[in-house]
Amino acid sequence: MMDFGNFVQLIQESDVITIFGHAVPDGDCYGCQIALRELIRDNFPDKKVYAVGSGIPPFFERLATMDEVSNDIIASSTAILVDVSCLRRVEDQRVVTAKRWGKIDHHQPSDLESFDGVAVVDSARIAAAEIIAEIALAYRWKISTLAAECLYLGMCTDSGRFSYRGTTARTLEIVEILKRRHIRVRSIHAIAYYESPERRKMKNIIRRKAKMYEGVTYCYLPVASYTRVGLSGDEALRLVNALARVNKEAHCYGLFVQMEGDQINVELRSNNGYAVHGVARKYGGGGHRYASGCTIYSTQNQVEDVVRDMAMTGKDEDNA
Ligand SMILES: [Mn+2]
Repeated sequence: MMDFGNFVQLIQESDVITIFGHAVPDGDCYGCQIALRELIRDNFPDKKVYAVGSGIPPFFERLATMDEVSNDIIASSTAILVDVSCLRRVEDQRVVTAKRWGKIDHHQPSDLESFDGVAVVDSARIAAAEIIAEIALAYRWKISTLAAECLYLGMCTDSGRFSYRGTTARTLEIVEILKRRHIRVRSIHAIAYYESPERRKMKNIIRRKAKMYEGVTYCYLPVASYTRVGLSGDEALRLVNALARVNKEAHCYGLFVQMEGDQINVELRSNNGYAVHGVARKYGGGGHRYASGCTIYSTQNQVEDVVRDMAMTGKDEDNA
């Protein structure tokens, strides 16, 4: 079991706490921000605590909204990063003005990204929400239904509904404990996995445009291909898993989305043990061993350069 003592001490020593997540928040990021806010509210009632960032608006009515926070509050606060490895990757860059920092994360540690603060990092965990649940359980915090539902959201979405590598017996034990807090999962799934007509159309386009190269499935989306459907580049990028079963011989897959100018945002995945993380790192990105992202610039690197590196990625031995 990890030692959470320094982290809990950081909370105890802080009167004002702001909670930040990464850009383009996903279920784990948003779930962690709201869950940690509720846990601190319920267990440290004298603290002022805020969740900062755009969150996931379709969940605001079912779970909770984010907070509007002034520059002064952030500057007077301890900032806690959840589901994000360093200040540079935080969505709201006012995070740099905080008095001090803490973080709870499960991304691959990377030497490019130093962090000056109290860090709780375990890249063996399927979700950052799982680490927050461990802290709450270790310290016997009160876990409200809302906090439990937000932790569940993070664990469910980051684990591909408890199917990806990294989902452990402990993951499922924690879900069982959360279930005893009267969480209702069906309405959470309905929001998390809602397929709008736009998303469905985009997934079909991604599959149709998919190409193969030496065991790599990949697809490049120019700006017009998603604006025509009515999605943003970030929304299109989240549909990377549409490529998962395009070709059953493929060992990894990547979605390349042209953003403004020469910028191309990239999401890389492997469902059978090829560590795409190294490829993302090479281009200045990062993430998880089998799910990573990076940004390339067509003036410097081409889609084909990344695809070639993916094709050369070896299979992990323990993933027969
Ligand atoms: Mn995560």
